[in-house]
Amino acid sequence: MSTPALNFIEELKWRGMLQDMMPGTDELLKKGPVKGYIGFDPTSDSLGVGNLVQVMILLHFQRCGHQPVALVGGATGMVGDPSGKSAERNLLSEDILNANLQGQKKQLEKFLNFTAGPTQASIVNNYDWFKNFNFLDFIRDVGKHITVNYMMAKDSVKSRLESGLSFTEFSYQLVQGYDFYYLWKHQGVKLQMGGSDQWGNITTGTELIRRMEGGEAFALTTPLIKKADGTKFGKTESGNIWLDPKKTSPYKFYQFWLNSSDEDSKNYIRIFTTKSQEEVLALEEEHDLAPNQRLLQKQSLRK
Ligand code: 485
Repeated sequence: MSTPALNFIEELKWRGMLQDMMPGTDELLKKGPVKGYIGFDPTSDSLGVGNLVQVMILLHFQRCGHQPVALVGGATGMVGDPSGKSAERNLLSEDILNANLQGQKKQLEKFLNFTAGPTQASIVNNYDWFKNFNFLDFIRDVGKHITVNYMMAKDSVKSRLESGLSFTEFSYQLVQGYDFYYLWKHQGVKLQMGGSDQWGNITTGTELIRRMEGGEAFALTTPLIKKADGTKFGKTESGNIWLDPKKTSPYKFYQFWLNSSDEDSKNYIRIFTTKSQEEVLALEEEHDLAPNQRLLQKQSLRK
């Protein structure tokens, strides 16, 4: 007999990985396998441990019987997401974007399972549906459905009204919104996930799906992880912790996890491993008997 499927929302809750979700999301996921996506913009040639949170979300999604789609932003990378950014971004050249995209794609491929079946993962690139979409068609067929008033109410825009933001970054949410519409329409994707900074962009997508086709789609976000001492996760004094061993040596990578505080490591073991709740609780108990052995810190580096 096969073991009963894990419940994705329950999994996210006990792991401390759920921030917000649209009403009806839990019900949708209980009805059967759902296709859900997360987008990654190629702003760097490697993913960092910060992005790893979202990779783990896709992995948990797949383990819970659903179908993960990782989107690489060949198109959105050319625009630049203003979400969570206090100043205009510099545009990256097409060559750099392309190299970055290839690097990130290779890393994403290592985490997900692409074998055929009901939970088969896939990777898509939004450049594929944007490269031949001309500007006039876009502003007529997509832009007409969303008001400037609606777009201006998003935090990513509101927070920049004083300091300024270009039309390019202002339009970002519509580009990401159209991705959701496209994947909903052509690939049956019903759910978009991301960090909490993505809520505004994701809901522009669900709104577009509603206004263009009267369709229904869902959203779920995860908290941005914070360290117990209030500093940013995934960064050290010497910079970001990258997944690429050429950018962060395996030694430094190991030290990063090994040096995490006891409090932080209790969060990390939930987020960065696929261990069950029973296993995690047992390990915590053992850890607390002799914290100096750093049992938890060492565990988050194993499967
Ligand atoms: O259709 C989409 C196109 C692009 C994106 C999402 C959907 C990328 C998104 N706009 C973005 O900028 N994401 C950030 C990135 O790529 O670095 C981070 C988010 C973080 C988490 C992570 O990506 O800031 O919350 O979602 C995966």
